[in-house]
Amino acid sequence: MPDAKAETDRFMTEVRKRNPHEEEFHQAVEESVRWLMPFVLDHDAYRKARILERMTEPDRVIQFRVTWQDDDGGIRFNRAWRVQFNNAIGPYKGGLRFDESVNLGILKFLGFEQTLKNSLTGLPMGGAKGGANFSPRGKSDDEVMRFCHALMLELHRHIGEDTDVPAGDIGVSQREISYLFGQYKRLTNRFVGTLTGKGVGFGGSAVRTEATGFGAVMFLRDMLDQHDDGLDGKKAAVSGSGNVALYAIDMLGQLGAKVVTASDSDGFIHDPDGIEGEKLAWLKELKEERRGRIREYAEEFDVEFHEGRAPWNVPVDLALPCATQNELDTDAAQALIANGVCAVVEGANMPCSTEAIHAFLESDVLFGPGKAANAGGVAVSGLEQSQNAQRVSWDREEVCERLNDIMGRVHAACVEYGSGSGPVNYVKGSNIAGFKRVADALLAYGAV
Ligand code: NDP
Ligand code: 2IT
Repeated sequence: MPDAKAETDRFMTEVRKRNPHEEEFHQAVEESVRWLMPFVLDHDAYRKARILERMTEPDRVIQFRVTWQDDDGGIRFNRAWRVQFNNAIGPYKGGLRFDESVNLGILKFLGFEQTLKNSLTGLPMGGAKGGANFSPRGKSDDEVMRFCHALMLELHRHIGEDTDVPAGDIGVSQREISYLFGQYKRLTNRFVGTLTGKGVGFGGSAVRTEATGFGAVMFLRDMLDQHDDGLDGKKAAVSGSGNVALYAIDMLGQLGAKVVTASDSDGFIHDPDGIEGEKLAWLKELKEERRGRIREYAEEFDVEFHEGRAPWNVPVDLALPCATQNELDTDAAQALIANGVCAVVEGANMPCSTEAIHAFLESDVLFGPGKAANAGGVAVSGLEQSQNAQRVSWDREEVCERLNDIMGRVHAACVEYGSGSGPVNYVKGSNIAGFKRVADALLAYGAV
């Protein structure tokens, strides 16, 4: 059998050549291929059909200009994309990101991750991602509305309830989804589930807002349980204070852990007494309603604010990076390990650098990769699609139960493919389990 390491290097040389200057895409692919290659080399059918090569090449990329008018009547334009990565096991599905940093390489990394993540949920969803180099931060409501309407003027041609179903991601919350859905409905004259994350009063699912953060903590609970440990009494560091972070903090508290940090791109706050109860309610209001800054929490509750820094030097048992890619590097990983961290779970997509992940694995720190741990968001999006298709809406209890079951199955799939000597290798397990379902569909289809 060929050497897996040499084959991975050869494979990555080709990926880099085909996709120059797309560093995040290279990183995401390499971190998967490194675990997938031995499995592929072991299965001749996958090799012969060049499944891995096909799964790292998007089906289709759509790029377009979005022209809109600011409040002063000035003309502005941004660049937007939809990367329809792979629809082998279901319609394309994945979020839209609005942030200045968005570029094609970042959306390809996210689309690739999404394909494996969606497969892991067991639901019929392909992988996609989209967005624009536009940030809602500092824009008025009217400007955000005009931007969303202008973007949908083009995007609506490429999406549909059985084709491609976008949702939120960084910078795209229920406000943006509502503007996008309103325009989609107007343009097509159809009320269907082409977007998820809608308001519960107009086709949205209960618990979609909470789903990613809640799901990540359910996954963490199952990881600890698998290794005869539990959440009760543990101290946690969370980064970010957006959709994923807020509900991860919420569920950690519900399950008996104490969260002592939260952050945004300005820095982090350290609250040794825990972000819970009234303080958490205040933080949600700050971030979800007033769109304020994290430093205001420090002023309100008289705790420390560390400007321009991430929270990874605070001694904790658990770390949940929930902000953005590559926010936790080797130095941060070493600091966490030195302070005795026992589990790290990625609420965000690829928040840990490759080196940081390897440091955790080498130190036997339980590590939950994003494509498994943060699958709860897209899973409830899948449930929203099902409810829309049947014209029903399930209550909170029903959706929560289904989310819990799905996260349990994602965890079990990781254990199935990631067990060996020592702690479960969730990176290996999630990649192989996610890959297999898509790969088997592609094999069945022949040369598509
Ligand atoms: P939000 O826009 O709601 O929140 C993002 C948070 O991260 C904010 O606190 C933001 O701070 C912070 N942040 C963003 N960029 C940076 C940066 N460069 N440095 C430091 N902090 C930063 O996004 P979400 O919570 O929805 O998404 C967070 C992560 O989770 C992303 O990686 C996303 O892809 C992933 N994810 C999201 C899912 C969802 O359902 N929403 C599902 C699965 C994964 P600031 O306000 O200062 O920008
Ligand atoms: O990264 C992700 O999984 C998301 N942003 C959610 C995608 C979705 O379709 O709900």
